[in-house]
Amino acid sequence: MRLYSENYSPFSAPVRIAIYAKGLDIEIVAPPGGLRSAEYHRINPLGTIPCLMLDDGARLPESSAIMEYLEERFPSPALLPQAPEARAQVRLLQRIGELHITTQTVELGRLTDSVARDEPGMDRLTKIVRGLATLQNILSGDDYAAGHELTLADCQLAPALFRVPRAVGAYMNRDLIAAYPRVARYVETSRRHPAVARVLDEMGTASV
Ligand SMILES: N[C@@H](CCC(=O)N[C@@H](CS)C(=O)NCC(=O)O)C(=O)O
Repeated sequence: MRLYSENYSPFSAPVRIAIYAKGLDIEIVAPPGGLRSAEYHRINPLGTIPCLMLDDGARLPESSAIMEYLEERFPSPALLPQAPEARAQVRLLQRIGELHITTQTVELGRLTDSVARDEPGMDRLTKIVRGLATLQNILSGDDYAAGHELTLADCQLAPALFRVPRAVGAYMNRDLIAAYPRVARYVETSRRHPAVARVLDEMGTASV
């Protein structure tokens, strides 16, 4: 199997954490010709990363679909708990990371300076603040988002939160994460996991 990914990509980072945590033998490559190239669009017509090419040549884009597939195909070590309620909590944390943090920081980065200070930018910031406030209430308080073990929630949340200071720094002169102590602690404890640390390092050294 082969994963198309870039180090900077906050949507690809969760998939790479899952791959590293499970110790999977999956080749990780940049999109040939670049993300916007015709060559890559022939591989993935959505034109997005991440995209997993399966052994039979089938293409699986969309980070959450890829992570669900990897979890089902390679269930050990598990990144989802057993009980339905605990699984629902992991998926809720994943969704908050994807929709309320990552998507908003990416969109904020796309806005020009003037627009960002206007309504579209404020709307993104509001969503991030609501996401952080929700995390403050529902993070486990243990080292990982849903308890003592790494789950798919951490795969999503650690890279999502990693991007927040830089994304909001241009528009807000305060440490937003520090305003949410449980979130701030989680940022520190989650990166003790080697798979998380590895991917955050990759993101930190990426040029884009
Ligand atoms: N919902 C998609 C989003 C993927 C996404 O937007 N990735 C960005 C890079 S971080 C991308 O490929 N952008 C290319 C484009 O939008 O043209 C997922 O979760 O995989």
